[in-house]
Amino acid sequence: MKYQFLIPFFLASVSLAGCWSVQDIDVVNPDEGASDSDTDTDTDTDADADTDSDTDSDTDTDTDVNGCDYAIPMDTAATFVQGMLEQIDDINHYSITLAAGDFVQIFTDIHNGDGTLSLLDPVITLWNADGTALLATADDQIPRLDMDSELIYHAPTAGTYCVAIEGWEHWSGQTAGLTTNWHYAMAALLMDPSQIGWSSDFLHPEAETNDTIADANDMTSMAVGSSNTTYGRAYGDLSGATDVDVFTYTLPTEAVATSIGFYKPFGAGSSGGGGVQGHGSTLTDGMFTLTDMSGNVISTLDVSFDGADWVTPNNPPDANVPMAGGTQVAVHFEGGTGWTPGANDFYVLEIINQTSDNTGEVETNDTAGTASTTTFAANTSGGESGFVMGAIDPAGTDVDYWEFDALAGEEIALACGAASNGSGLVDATFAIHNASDTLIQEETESGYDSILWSSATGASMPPISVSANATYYLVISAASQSAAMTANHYRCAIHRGIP
Ligand SMILES: [Ca+2]
Ligand SMILES: [Ca+2]
Ligand SMILES: [Ca+2]
Ligand SMILES: [Ca+2]
Repeated sequence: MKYQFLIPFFLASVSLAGCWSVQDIDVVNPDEGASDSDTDTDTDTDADADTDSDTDSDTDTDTDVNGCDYAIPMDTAATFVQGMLEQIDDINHYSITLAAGDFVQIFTDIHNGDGTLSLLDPVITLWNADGTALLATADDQIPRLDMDSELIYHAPTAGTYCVAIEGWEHWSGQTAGLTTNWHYAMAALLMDPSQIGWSSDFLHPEAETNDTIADANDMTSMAVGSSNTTYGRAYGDLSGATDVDVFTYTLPTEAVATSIGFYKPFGAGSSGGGGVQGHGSTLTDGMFTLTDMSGNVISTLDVSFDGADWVTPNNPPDANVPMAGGTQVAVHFEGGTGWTPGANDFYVLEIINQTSDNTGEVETNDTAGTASTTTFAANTSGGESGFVMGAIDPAGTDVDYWEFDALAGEEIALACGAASNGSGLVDATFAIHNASDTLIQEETESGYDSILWSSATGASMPPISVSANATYYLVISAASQSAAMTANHYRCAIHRGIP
């Protein structure tokens, strides 16, 4: 899948590779990509001359929708299997055995073992044992770092599951493309802190009862990344309509914000043609609430996982809340508005405590003449980007101006978020004014839809074309503050470059 994150996400590097053994098997499935259907019926009756007689009758029908009948066993201890997709419609199949309640992470490594990238863009699909029911689909990791795939699944029942790997071109419905002799490595690893390959600081499975702050699962120790950023994964499942799972953690003293994101748990995805990912959770709507240790609500996100609430279905909104280092907080996870309990309501939250952030505003900056300064630096697209953050305080009164210069021939792209960033600002409006403080273009945030002015697919508005070297202003305001939470921040990325 080809899309680009425009809002910086301060992800610490989570290194999973490097310490596991590699099983060097070039996999050839007997019926790669094949489909067969057979029906047989036989009836026989016999009567023996001696003392017994028996009659038996059997009818069986089996339809193979893929090669799961020929799947090659794969362990759940991160032993890589290696194989090759010889042609565009190739699919290879493996089987894993899971106990009821197991969380497993299945992931690919397309780096050819020597750090060089293979061209392969793999897609993982997970099926029941005989391949008749699609359970989950993963094209990418979230956030997307490269073309590797990563899938997290919670087994509702014990048994054998079938893992299929194919190229993105085939999965997305193309019949011609570049897939020839693409090598891959793939592994499965139980998401259990005691498994080699994980750190107990990173994995925080829930332990019931954890429905209140007093009974919360304490993420006492979190994994440490570069620059003292800390991070962890909180996960579990909802046992009934009233279950709430509460986790607590403390920001490191160096932190300036905490980030909480949904690891796309929705739906089964699609087995081809539709290009829809899903991790197989039946949780259609999820909500988390960030509070202080007295239960006062700082931020909340109530998200429908059908993709209606955000631009890119694979990229649900996340809360990214400025906060003082050393603060202890609680995250309460529960079903969101519209959810009714399903058969496998699991969730995964990714929590990161940031030690750096976008450039902060300097009040008073309510007019063009007092605008805060935007700092630009070269980006990887050959242009320049400036990242800003601030608070609209109080909403309805405060206005924030950010000043920047643009050059003739450039385009100005903009990516902003308030409510979609866990803020309680209602109807936050993001505008670009010219040097005369005249409005050129503006957009008001709606629900959790991203503000994205770009020529990219999924953009909410087009970028702004610059005809002469000039000063511009990014101007931010909001209609009101939600009574349900105190967070009142916004973040923006301004990108300038020659299109
Ligand atoms: Ca639970
Ligand atoms: Ca609970
Ligand atoms: Ca402000
Ligand atoms: Ca202001």
